[in-house]
Amino acid sequence: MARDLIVSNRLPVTVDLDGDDVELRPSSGGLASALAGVHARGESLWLGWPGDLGRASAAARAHAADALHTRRLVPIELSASEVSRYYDGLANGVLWPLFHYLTDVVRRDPGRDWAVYREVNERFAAQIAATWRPGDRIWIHDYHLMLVPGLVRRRLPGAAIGFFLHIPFPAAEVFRILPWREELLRGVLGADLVGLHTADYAHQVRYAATQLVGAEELGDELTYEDRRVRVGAYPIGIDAHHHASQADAPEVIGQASEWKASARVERVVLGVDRLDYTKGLPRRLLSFERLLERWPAWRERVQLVQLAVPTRERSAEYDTFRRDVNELVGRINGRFGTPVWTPIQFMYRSVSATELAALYRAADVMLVTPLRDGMNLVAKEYCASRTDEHGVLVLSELAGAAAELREALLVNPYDVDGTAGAIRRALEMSAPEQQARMTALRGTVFRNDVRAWAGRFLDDLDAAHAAAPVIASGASTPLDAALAVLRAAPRRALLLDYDGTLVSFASMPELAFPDEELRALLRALGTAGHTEVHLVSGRSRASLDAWFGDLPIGLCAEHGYWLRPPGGVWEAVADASPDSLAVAQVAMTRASARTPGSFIETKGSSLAWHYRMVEPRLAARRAAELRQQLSASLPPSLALLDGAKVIEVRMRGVDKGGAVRRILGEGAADRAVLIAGDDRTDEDMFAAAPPGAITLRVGAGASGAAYRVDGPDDVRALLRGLR
Ligand code: ADQ
Repeated sequence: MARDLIVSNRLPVTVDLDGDDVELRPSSGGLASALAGVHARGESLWLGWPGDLGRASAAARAHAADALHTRRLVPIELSASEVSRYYDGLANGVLWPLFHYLTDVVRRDPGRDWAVYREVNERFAAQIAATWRPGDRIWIHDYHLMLVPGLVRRRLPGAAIGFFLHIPFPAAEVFRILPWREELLRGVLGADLVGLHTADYAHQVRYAATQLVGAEELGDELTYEDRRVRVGAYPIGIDAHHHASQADAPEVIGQASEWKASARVERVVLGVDRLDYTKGLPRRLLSFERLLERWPAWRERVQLVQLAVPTRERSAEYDTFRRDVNELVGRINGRFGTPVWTPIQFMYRSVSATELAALYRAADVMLVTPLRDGMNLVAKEYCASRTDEHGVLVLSELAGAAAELREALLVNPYDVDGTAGAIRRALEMSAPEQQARMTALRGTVFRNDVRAWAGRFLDDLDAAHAAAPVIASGASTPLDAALAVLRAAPRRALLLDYDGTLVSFASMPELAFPDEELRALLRALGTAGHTEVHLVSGRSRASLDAWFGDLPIGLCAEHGYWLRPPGGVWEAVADASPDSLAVAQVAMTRASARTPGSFIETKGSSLAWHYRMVEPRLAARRAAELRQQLSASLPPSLALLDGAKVIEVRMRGVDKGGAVRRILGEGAADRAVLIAGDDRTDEDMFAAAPPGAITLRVGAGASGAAYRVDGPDDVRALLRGLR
């Protein structure tokens, strides 16, 4: 039976050790509770860190393994130093502040943290691959594991992989500060579906991908390395019915009215947060102070109850932050407090679910004012708990929840005066207005509850995966056996693409010239007697002549339009009529003039407009325009070819497949053949390969080739082995 493999940094329970006994304590936080429902359905496994088992005895270990196994939890153990580098250092010390736009908190010198982050991500990927069975869906969560989708994709090219980010994805201009930005993006883009809380974050991911790793954007989809990746908004929900029924439990109602009475104020204002610097506590306290300053009539009539949940207590940043908050609370209470009234009631601890529900019930005004927050579930929990349809939510417009909860009083948390004004408005809001707003808010929270959220994500993952091109499963099998045959063959022919196959791409085509090592290698192979080498390229005849004309190898230029056998002379396969290119020339000249960084490459039988160096959004717009113009105006003898950051116009019917047939002719059967290439035009070669030929795709992407290597270095190593 196909299963869902849920993967998160922490398992939904943490193992607590007590001698040889173990206890499983539920992990707190939005992610754990959101996915509990998916896991409860019974067809899933959950992979993650079980907490520190470093000092566990053998007996405790066995107990823990049993207890986790019964709950279908697969532990991935981490050493203390791994936790300190991967989790505290890189994930929470760098990615967390940066993704929340708090660049000044980002650790200055993460040292080895990145290397360990990568190692731990590798370990997660290896465990996923070892657990996975055909048909299983993989759902990876959050910023701790951003490399995992890509690492799993390498191991399991055909798997359905989803990734969900629970925190904001920042603007590309902020994201690009990270030294490892490309690697992180490539990791995320290993998924079929990438989910975020808001359409804005999803847009930022797509934009960063076009800016930084050359992905192409079309609607909600990216094309990256010939794969399609859907990037969309899936705002997370809560178990709204559970919160509502909990709020109506008699002990909750009792506790709420007891607290309300003992507070001895007209209005209770509530804040509930992990004590994290992203949650905006200092400015919230200042706003409350401003309220008391500007509207003294509210003194002794209102109290702020702030519940702060301990979090990441090992970290120095959090320690300093906690002291600042304590000091601020003390100062404000000292300034305004009276013998009968404490303005701010500050509690630094966790509370039980019923106590939390009672606080939600008792609060006339709920302050959710983070400086940035992926979503913020507290805002939704408050609404779900207000079964009386009263109470006012003051919500930061910089929380993801603001995209959905439009009927809240939205504030800019950086604007202390504005937030103070909103608190006053909330305190004075009429009952009918409260009810109108709260009814609408509850409607949203109940409609998009956690079930709807998970269902929508997993349905879309199925769809995205079904639409993804099937990658030939043979493409990842080892090459060695095939190469042995090639090495032993009495005669062999090597048909090799050039750019992307023998050399890496350069920003300008002229810069991708062959190095001496490559020329020496091709010469050695070409003079070996029993080996024929052919370069099959889209380059102009002039370029190939200049770079390789003196070598004893075959050359094929302009995607098969020109052929030169080893030691022979150039011949064209068809009559080019340069006149017919005139219309393309006009359109491309116009596009070049308006698009900085683009240029035209003129070959004998074709024209190519290159845009590798153009700013991606502009490039996408201009390329679309040019494509449209050309397809409307080209004569039937010419065809339009969309390559890697290049639009090319060439003779119809001339392609690298034809070149393969011409080069090998009738004599294919008596030779061992290797065909290697890296892009769409090389797929024509693979399709035209004679039976028994070794077809080799260089790099990622869907391919009809039977084998795959990572890049030009691997191809060269392979060729050296044939010498
Ligand atoms: P968090 O930053 O942890 O989550 P949030 O969404 O508010 O923030 O979730 C906090 C959870 O902890 C809530 O379910 C709340 O009820 C619970 N909680 C708060 N105080 C508590 C207390 N004193 N005792 C017990 N429980 C308490 C990250 C992102 C968010 C995103 C979630 C889910 O930062 O933006 O909404 O993941 O995707």
